[in-house]
This record gives sequence, structure tokens and C-alpha cells, in this order.
Amino acid sequence: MQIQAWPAQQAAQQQLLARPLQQQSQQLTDAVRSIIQAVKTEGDVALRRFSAEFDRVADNPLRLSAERQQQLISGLSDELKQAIETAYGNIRRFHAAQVPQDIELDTQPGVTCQLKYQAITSVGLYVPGGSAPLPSTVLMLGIPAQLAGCPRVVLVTPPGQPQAGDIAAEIVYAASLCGISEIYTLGGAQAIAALAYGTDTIVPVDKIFGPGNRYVTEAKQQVSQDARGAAIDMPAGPSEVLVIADDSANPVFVAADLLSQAEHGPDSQVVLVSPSEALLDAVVVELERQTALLPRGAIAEKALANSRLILTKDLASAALVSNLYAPEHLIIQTRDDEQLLGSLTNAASIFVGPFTPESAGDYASGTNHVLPTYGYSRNHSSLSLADFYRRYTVQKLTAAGMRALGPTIVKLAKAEGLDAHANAVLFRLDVLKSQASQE
Ligand code: HSO
Ligand code: ZN
Repeated sequence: MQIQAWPAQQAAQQQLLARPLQQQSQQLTDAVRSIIQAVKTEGDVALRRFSAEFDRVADNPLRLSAERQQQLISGLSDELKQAIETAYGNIRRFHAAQVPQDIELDTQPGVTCQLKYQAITSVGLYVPGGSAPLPSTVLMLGIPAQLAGCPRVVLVTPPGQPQAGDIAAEIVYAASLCGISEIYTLGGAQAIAALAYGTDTIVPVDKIFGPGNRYVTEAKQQVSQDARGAAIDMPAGPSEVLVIADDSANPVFVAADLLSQAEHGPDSQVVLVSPSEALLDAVVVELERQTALLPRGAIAEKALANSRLILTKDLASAALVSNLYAPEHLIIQTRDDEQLLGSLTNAASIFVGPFTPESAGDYASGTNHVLPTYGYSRNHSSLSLADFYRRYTVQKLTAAGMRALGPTIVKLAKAEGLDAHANAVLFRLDVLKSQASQE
């Protein structure tokens, strides 16, 4: 692994921080479009065909029965259940504090405006399967849905273990804590299509949440662009972390933090920025040592090939690099973390100090681990309770309110050349005038 000095020229800086190109091929777009089309026209038949083809599950029952859910849960150890419950408690506490407040106020006498929050009626949660089933993601999506009080919460996850058509018991248990019982053994673009458009078995949902592979991400994009499809939580790319560390940091911790991101997948990206050459050197040695011991070392190694080790002249310049990169996760391990914190913008989730690994937020501290990646944290937010509501307004003018505000509205409508708008006010003002003259 090569340590690179932070270049002075803007073009070189941008090149150094460029994300690995997303293979946004026409082929992928077309493949996903045809999967969605098949689900729209053939429904469950297409879902079962894709399960056989992609997941190697014949005759997918699609819905995970209540009995099977209970059987799977009963196979879980008490220790694992306890750990899931502890995480549930912290995530719930942090999200319960985010309940939005309705607003009602008079902008002027007789003119009342309200801002109201209503839980989205029906939400679909996508939980990736693949090489590592993620019960933590169930909690990150299921807890805010539960707290918001979404009347219908559906979970989909690819079928597989422990027997064909089943899903991981941890996922079922986490779902049960979140009050979710409508579970479908479905993954990939076909799962997104089923959630967006429905089939005989699956009633469509209003909004789809959760991370996924390239097919899932592309399918979410496509259904969100269709007015008859479904809304989505956020755009997403591969997971990433940026660490800022100085010579006070423990290279063992730093390497472990970088690897915890790298083991997610070969397209994960990890970046270390430091003003200390000694720290960078020590981390390189540690990375090699720890990677060799990891069961997912081969995956991590591939991700490390895309990683960046950047030497800056000082910590202020390291903060600048982070702000330019706009990481999904930012870990800071320096002598004065609090001071550095003030200069950091654009990171989706920040982990402060030697005892705050990303793993804390990934699993159990309470914050949400569904975060904008690929530089989107510049203008998108981490998933929160607010994402499970729709926001709408209500207003009411009294006769006095109309009398007072009406002429202003008429003036503005005339200025825009929209006479029907003006009339909608003028006719009312006429009625109010004649009422007043009769009194
Ligand atoms: N780091 C992932 C979340 C996760 N890690 C789930 C472990 N399990 C994306 O934020
Ligand atoms: Zn993680």
C-alpha cells in the first residue's frame, strides 16, 4: 500500500479522492428495467422464476409464515437475543428523541397555518442477504418505522439460509422486536419491483428503505422516478470510511477501523489521512498483519486495493481533505478531537476519539447506520425518524383574515397575470362587503 502526499493542485486532489467508478452500465440499467417489467406483468410467477435463477431457491413460498418465524427464532441463543435487545434499546432511545412536533400558528390575525406530520401509510424495508445477513439493518430501518407508527411495515430479504426459502433467524428476531411480521423471502431488483408495484401476494408500499447491491440500488432509482412507483430513502453507493489520525492514535485501532469497512465488500472504500508519516507507516504494517487473520481477508484485500493513505502537512489540511471527500463515516483519533470536530463539514456520521469505532454506530450505540455514501453526504442526511413521515400543511382564513389579506393576494395574482386566482379572492371580498353593508 502506497502513502501519497496530499497534492497542491486541485485536479490532482480530485483524482486522488475520486470514488471507484460505479459500473453504471447500460447493461445494468436494461437488465433491471426488464426485471421490473417482468414483475409488473407476470407478478408472483416472475418472482419465483427470479428466485430460482438468482437465489437458487425453487418454488419460493415468498411469504415467511408466522410458524416458521417462531421456529427460526427458537433456534437463537439467549446471548445473541440479548445483544440484539441491547442494540434495540439504544437505537430506540436515540430515535424516540427525534419525534417531530406539529406546528400551528397565526401568521397574522385570522390566518392560521399548520405543519403536520403523518406516518407514511405503508413502508417496505429491504435488508441485504448475500455473504453476511444484517440484523442490525433491520433495527436501523424497523425501529424508526415502529416509532413513527407506520400502519404497515413490510420486510424483504433474499432467501437462503438455513434452508432454502428461509432467512437468517437473527433477522426474524430483530423484525419481531420491531413489530414486523409481514416478511417476504425476496431479494434483488425483483424485490424492489414487487414492493413498488405489488403482485397477487404483495400489496405495494409507498416508500422503500434500505441498502443493497448495484441491482437493488438501480431498481430503487428506477421505481422512484415513476409516479406510480414508490419513493425511496436516499441514493446509495458502496460503503466507505475516512479516518483522520495523528501521531497520538493507536495504529492497531486505526487499522481495525479501516478493515471493518473494507470487509463489507470489494467495492468498499477506505481512506486514512494523517500528518504523521510514522502513524501511516505503522498502520500499513498493522493492515497487513490483521488482514491475514480475517476470515473475510480476501474481500478486505480487494477493497484495500482501492484505498488511499494520504499524508497532509497538518490536521487542518486533513480536515480539508475530509470535507472534500464527504465521507459516509468519518473517524477522528487525534490529540484534540473536539477542536477538529468544529472544522469538519460534509460527513454523514462522525466517530470521535480512540474508543469510538465505526462498529459502535454500525450496531448498537443508537445512531442510524443507513447513511448517504459516494459523496452524497454533502447534501443528504443520515436516515432518521423524519424519513418515515410525510409532512403536509393545513390552513384556514376567517372572514376577518380574508378581509385583511385578500387585497395583497389580489395584487400578487394580478402581477402574475392570473385573473382566476384574483377572482377566487375578489368574489369572497364582494360577499364580505355586502354582508358588512347589510349589518
Ligand atoms: N457499515 C455498514 C453497516 C453495517 N456494518 C451493518 C455492519 N453491519 C454501512 O454503514
Ligand atoms: Zn459496517
